[in-house]
Amino acid sequence: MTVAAFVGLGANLGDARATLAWAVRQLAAMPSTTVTARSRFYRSAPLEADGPDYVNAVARVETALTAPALLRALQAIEHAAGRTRPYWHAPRTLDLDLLLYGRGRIWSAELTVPHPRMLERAFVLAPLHDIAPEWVPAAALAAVADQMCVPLEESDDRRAC
Ligand code: A4P
Ligand code: MG
Repeated sequence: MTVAAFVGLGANLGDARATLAWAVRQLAAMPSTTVTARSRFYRSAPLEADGPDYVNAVARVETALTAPALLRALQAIEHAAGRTRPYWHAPRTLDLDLLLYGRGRIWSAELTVPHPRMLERAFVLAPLHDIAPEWVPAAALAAVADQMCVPLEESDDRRAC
């Protein structure tokens, strides 16, 4: 049995767009997992964080991994991208968040799903709306309209992949 899960991707250090394109390929290489959709890439202003603007995106995966196994696989990809954690919300080469795991609700020490802050963030809601508008309440999207988050040019996007 497989589950549809959504992964939020973010980066604001190094060549963020190239790293996100690489990360999507790594998602596709995870065991028992297929990438079934990818949003456009967005440029977004850091929210409750410092450093350069972010590049953000969301991918949909179909996976037979359990949610904890999926989180571990995401963290291994972050590690391979050189992710370090010098302080809270520090600029990062790659952040992969598990936004949704089917209709699952999880509260454990390592994992909370749905991601607790996803509805407050344009950098999650705008790309999620590209590929799964049914998961994005119109009121939530309207409430984050003041957060800077703009799609990157499609042509540039294709070059990055
Ligand atoms: N964790 C619990 N639930 C999850 C989940 N659903 N997905 C735990 C992923 N991880 C989850 O994460 C800290 C711990 O959260 C992990 O050990 C994991 O077990 P982390 O990746 O080490 O640190 P983080 O990402 O800085 O923490 P956090 O609290 O998840 O941050 P957020 O909420 O992801 O915010 N502004 C823009 N424009 N774009 C961004 O991408 N990102 C952040 C980080 C802030 N501002 C941003 C962006
Ligand atoms: Mg994270």
